[in-house]
Amino acid sequence: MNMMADDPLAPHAHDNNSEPPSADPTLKFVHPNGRARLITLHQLAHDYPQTVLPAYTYTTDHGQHGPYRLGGVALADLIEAELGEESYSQVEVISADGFGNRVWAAELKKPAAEETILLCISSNGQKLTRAQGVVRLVVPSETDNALRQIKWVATVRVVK
Ligand SMILES: Nc1nc2c(c(=O)[nH]1)N[C@H]1C(S)=C(S)[C@@H](COP(=O)(O)O)O[C@H]1N2
Ligand SMILES: [Mo]
Repeated sequence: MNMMADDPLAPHAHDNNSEPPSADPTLKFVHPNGRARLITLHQLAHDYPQTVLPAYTYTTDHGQHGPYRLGGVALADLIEAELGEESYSQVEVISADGFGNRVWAAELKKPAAEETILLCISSNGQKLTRAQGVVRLVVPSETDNALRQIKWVATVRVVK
């Protein structure tokens, strides 16, 4: 049986919601022990190490996008800041509109710099607008119509 077929967080049909589901970009971070904490956009920009992807490009049915200079917090750095050395297997990154993505721990372990999985908050030196998705997950290795770019990330749930 193909487990992925039933996984609502596996890449699915190419559809695109353009309306932010809510105005508030605050993230809920859920630790494997079940405890949750809220992380504001200001905290994300100031309390965690910042990462830059200098020339990110991607392709969709609508054409080529970029290069963009993206800034934000590497998902691996956020998790390390919250969990320390505690191990985990996967991370569920879920939007307030129900779109989501599962990121495997192996994908977060020492990728090439240009493949760093980012919680993006700025592009070309400008803060992302809420309509652009702040906070927006970017998975540079993904080449399937931006289906692993999650706009309006609301929940980051780390799974043991
Ligand atoms: N939360 C959320 N993120 C999403 C989507 C969505 O519908 N909801 N659509 C995806 C798809 S299919 C695409 S092509 C891009 C489009 O991003 P854009 O609207 O900034 O161009 O967002 C991706 N991320
Ligand atoms: Mo897409």
